[in-house]
Amino acid sequence: MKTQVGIIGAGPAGLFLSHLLNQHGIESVILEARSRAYAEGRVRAGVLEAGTINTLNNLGLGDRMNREGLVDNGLDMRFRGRTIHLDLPGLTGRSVKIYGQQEVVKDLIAARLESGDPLIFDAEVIRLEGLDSDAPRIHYRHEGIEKTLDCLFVAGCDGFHGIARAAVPEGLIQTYTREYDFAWLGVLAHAAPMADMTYTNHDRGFALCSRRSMSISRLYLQVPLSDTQEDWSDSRFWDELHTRMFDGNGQEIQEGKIFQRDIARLRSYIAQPMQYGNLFLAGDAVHIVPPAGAKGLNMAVADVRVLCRSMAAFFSTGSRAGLDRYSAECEQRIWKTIRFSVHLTGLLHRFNEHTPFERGTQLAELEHIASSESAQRMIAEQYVNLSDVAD
Ligand code: RFL
Ligand code: PHB
Repeated sequence: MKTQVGIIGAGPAGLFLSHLLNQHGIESVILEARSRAYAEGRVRAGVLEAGTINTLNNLGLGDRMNREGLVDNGLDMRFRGRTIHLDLPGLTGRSVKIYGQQEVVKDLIAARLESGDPLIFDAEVIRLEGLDSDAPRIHYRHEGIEKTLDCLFVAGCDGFHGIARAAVPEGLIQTYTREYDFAWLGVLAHAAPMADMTYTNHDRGFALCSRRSMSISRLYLQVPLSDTQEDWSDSRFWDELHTRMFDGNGQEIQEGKIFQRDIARLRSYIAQPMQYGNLFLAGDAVHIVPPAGAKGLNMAVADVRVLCRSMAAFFSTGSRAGLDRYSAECEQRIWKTIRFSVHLTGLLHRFNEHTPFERGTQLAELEHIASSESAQRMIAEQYVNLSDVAD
């Protein structure tokens, strides 16, 4: 098989890239290691920035998001039993949208399959060859048979544990990492959500109340890395959430049947440069942020918008200039997004290594934000827009 762009991974990065390339008449093949059901069932992000919303709309694929997505105008932060309300449109003129990543993925997959363009599930890429030549080859396994895909460019959109980043020869890529020694236990529950997205910093740890619809809540608790799902019965989860949210009489947060759970560890990570020869890396394959800023999906979309623009310029003019600038064009935006996510994580979580002194300064920062509109605006403007790029 032969194509112009071989895309590894049908997560948000790979799927958005395929549709963007298609708009420019550029052919691609997507190879996805997992099944369609698995790719569509993975519960992850929920907050879409304007850049992501506009991209989906410009592709003509935003109908369901516009019907079912929820506009989010408020971001609340609680501490010491008080609530800081960030009025996002009032502070920034913008808001964000809540629409589950798996819904975005379902919409992108359905449109791709309908167009008849190749998206092959259960096709695990096992080896990459000739990345520094003008004829790279992707080796993958499908239905028990080893096959190859020849292409001009390879897009490594295969997430943090993918194969593409590892295919870059040692020493040519620099990585920067910060690991956290806690995780997020996330659940979906059939329960009416709180009116606003609410983050809390409690002595017992961080918690977050988000939503997926007017009857489905998406809820998170900071938990030790050693915890498993079995450690958290439904009643223990709800009790802890009420406590951390300062919901003293248990009336504010609606309980309901928990129907999905996951535990995700937190890390910050960036690999640079995002290119090696004709391999281009995008999304979680090259950067991870802790989820407190709700940025991972939005960053992935911003990356592939830049990548598509560079590839489109190559196919129309033959110039590699845009392709060679791809990484440099993305890096500052990514570092700014990492900084914001790390800052919010530091502001809102309990750290084992914190002394009472550091806990004091953390709470003092929350006091400052509560009393300063400029401090609120600084957070709000990064929350609503760090991932917009020129198309
Ligand atoms: P993905 O989604 O991991 O997709 C990569 C795909 O590549 C496939 N793959 C392979 N395919 C073929 N051959 C191989 N050898 C392969 N190896 C891997 C995988 O099967 C997979 O399908 O990466 P992508 O596309 O870069 O997308 C990134 C986002 O998924 C991620 O950044 C976000 O989910 C992060 N995130 C959030 N982002 C937001 O913008 N807003 C949020 O509100 C938000 N909340 C979150 C989050 C991530 C979370 N977790 C689970 C870490 C909340 C949580 C709890
Ligand atoms: C979510 O709705 O899943 C969500 C919201 C805000 C975050 C992370 C995840 O910071």
